Amino acid sequence: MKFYDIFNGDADGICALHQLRLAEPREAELVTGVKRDTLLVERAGARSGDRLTVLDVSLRSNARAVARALAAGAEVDYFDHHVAGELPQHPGFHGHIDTAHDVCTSLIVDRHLSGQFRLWAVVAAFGDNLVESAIRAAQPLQLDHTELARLHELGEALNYNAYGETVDDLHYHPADLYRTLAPYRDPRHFIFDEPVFEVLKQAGAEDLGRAEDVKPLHADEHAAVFVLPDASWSRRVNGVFGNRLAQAAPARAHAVLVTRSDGYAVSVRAPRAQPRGAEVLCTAFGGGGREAAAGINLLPAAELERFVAAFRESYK
Ligand SMILES: [Mn+2]
Repeated sequence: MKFYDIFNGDADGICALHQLRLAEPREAELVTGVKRDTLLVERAGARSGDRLTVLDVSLRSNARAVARALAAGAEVDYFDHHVAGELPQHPGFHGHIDTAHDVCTSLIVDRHLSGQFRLWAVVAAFGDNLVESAIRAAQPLQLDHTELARLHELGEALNYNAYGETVDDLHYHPADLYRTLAPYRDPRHFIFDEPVFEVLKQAGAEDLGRAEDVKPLHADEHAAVFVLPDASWSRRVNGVFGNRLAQAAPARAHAVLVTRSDGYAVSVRAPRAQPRGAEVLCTAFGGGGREAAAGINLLPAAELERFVAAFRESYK
């Protein structure tokens, strides 16, 4: 019999596991990856008697692997806030799923543990960009503004570390990052004692600086297109960069392309002031997503011009 701790490599996944293991220490095999790598359960190869703890990856994407693990005789504890689909009806399945828009997995775990390690849940909520939820959760702790701001920065730094195409793009493997913070009951001590926080903060600022030096391929008041080079820093920063652009120009739509060997990975954000049209546009190029934000995994290089034209046509 084996324990597996299976968690998203972002701030929310790491802080969710951290809280659980502070409450109930356990030697387990860690299964994790970059933020976008959510098909984690199948990697465990669960057998009879194994115990899987799964955190912050959608049950819908992992449904088959979970069903297989349960059928093999494993027990599964599942904590998550993403759209889940149907929950397995099996005595070995213990689900803690809440898809409310102001909840993240670490807040679900915090509820489960009656707020014992609330500080880490606050860090995670900031990391998942649930700023109001984080501040609300922090209220009973009576932190001052500086402390709250530091926890906010830590959440962002841990979250930033999870962005990349593969773990090779990351500054820290999420499993190593988890092991580094595992001894700390208080994130304020972690910030102070470990170099991780400063390293990530600085690296994030550097990546963003590089992105901001990139001249747009197209830019007018309605729409702007940026093409980042084929480099680890591009793959790490493109989400944060897109957010920054959207904040700076809320009336404008943004497309951020990251160059790959065979074309581009595309993310489109509709104007914040009118968050529509991203899904239709990206679906037409083999991608998908939501009205406000969508993406294309691979836009062939030859399609670039056609995409830019369609993007401009959607937002003019
Ligand atoms: Mn999350």
